[in-house]
Amino acid sequence: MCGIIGYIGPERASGILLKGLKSLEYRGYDSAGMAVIDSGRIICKKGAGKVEEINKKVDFPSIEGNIGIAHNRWATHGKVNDVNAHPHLDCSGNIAVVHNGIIENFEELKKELKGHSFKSETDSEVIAHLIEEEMKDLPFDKAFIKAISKLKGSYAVLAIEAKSNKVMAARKGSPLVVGVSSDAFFFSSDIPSFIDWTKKVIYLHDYDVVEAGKEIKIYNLKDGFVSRPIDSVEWKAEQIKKDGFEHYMLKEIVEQSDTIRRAIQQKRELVERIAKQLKEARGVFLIGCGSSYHACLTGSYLFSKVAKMHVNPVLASEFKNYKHFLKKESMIIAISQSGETADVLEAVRAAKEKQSKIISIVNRAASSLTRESHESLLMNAGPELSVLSTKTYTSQVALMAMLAYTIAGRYDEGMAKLKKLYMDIYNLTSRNMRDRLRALAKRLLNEEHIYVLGRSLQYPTALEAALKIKEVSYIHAEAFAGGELKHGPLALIKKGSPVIVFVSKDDKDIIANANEVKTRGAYVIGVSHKNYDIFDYWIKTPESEELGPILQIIPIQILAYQLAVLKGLDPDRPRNLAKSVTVK
Ligand code: F1P
Repeated sequence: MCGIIGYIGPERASGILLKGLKSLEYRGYDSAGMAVIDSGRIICKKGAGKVEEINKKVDFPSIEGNIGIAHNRWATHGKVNDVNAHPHLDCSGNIAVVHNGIIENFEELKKELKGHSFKSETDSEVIAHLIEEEMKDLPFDKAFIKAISKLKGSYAVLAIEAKSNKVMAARKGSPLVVGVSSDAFFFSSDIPSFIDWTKKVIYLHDYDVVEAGKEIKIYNLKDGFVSRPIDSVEWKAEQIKKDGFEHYMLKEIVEQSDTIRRAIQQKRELVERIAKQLKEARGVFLIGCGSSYHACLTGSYLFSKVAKMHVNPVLASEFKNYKHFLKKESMIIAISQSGETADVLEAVRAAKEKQSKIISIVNRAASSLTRESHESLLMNAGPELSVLSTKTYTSQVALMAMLAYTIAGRYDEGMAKLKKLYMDIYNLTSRNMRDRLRALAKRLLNEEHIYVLGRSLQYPTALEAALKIKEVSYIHAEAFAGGELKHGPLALIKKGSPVIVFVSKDDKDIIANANEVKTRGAYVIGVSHKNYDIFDYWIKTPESEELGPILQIIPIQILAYQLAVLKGLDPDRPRNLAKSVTVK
């Protein structure tokens, strides 16, 4: 949901900001722009479209100057056009602002700013005018703090002013980190955008306001001046490159043999402590959005089957309907790759109000969610830059399995099984498998609908498979629990309808469902350890019971990827979507 980046240092800002814009493009790719201070003037260039297209028109690197800010937009207020693209300027053109988040009171603020002329339909533009208004009496830094303290909603904001050699920054509810090198400061929604320059970072807290010139000062709107530690990031610059793969999505799918091993490298003591708390809890809720919710759903089957324990999987956006069940003894497991998903954070805060215990499963170590949680299990999957979750989804399911086995007192057995997945995933992502699935993708390319069936643990896998296909290839894909087929969906099946069927070991019921669709003319694609006569196409996956969901989703991730590529789509940046959904 929008990416912002800022730089102040000895180098030409535009080159650094352009690189940053490209690396943050996964957060939003409707529009982009940058503003740089050049000899006491603000030079601002922006437009609608992808960064590279806009760059061809405006030539970002031609801008001189060492202090600048930039923005990738994922539209929330106002349509996608050149005017609504950030940065936004005040009336004088001396103040430039970029913003990620939502200013909930922008309409009231706009009304109070009499005499100001607004050019865009965005909520963000109001910040530039608020600073301008405050600068009637105050210097830029103080005016910025005063303006920020009037904002309601969520924000990560960067601002520059033509005559002030500094970058001002603030965050509440939206991510913002500061990169610190020996002679420069970087600001960004996400670390990869400056990792080539520095691995030293300051994680800002909500209500922090930063003034960066030659030095940095951090002021918290609630606590006054504060000092925040400088941490070192473990990610290597190479992890953020495509490693010879055409797209991040494929690279991240192939990485899964490794990421699954990294996910389960947890301190046994921590896993056992969480398992004990889960056993003792009165009411456990698993919450997440999108793929992370599918991991919750898979988790609920694993907890039931392996640990014989009931848990409630709930979409984070629906969680408020359940909060009256919460008590001090309740436990929440919040699953989120980014740890910044607005609905997940809201659900967690509601649970904290009831003093429930929060455990999170997160990929981003320094996220808002880890800060809000009592304990966290980190996925350790490394940066996931394709908008679609692939490696983080399987890591989430692996962690759910690990907890379920631990609760059942079968930690060693569970770990042994999880460790063995490495080789199976390696084979499932081999070039040979990718080529075979490309051939299948060619067969499915012009389909309008693809249906997916699964039962038990394979039902959430079916939901996840349908999500992967639709979000990246734009083919309508819909999943059903096998048992629901005759309650309606069977009416959709006609001659040639492609139906993907996930089959677990010895599940005769799902084979009966496959027969039902086959009888009505469906083209049946079986994902199974064994080939059944009714399959028109067989995707062979290793025999695995509880851990089948981790293995069986992988070929469909590849199939979805191949469909997108064959259709000429960018699998890393599906239309209308963004990697981290920081607005509700
Ligand atoms: C949840 C999610 C992802 C999806 C996309 C949008 O994110 O729905 O599953 O792939 O990136 O957001 P998160 O809470 O797991 O970060």
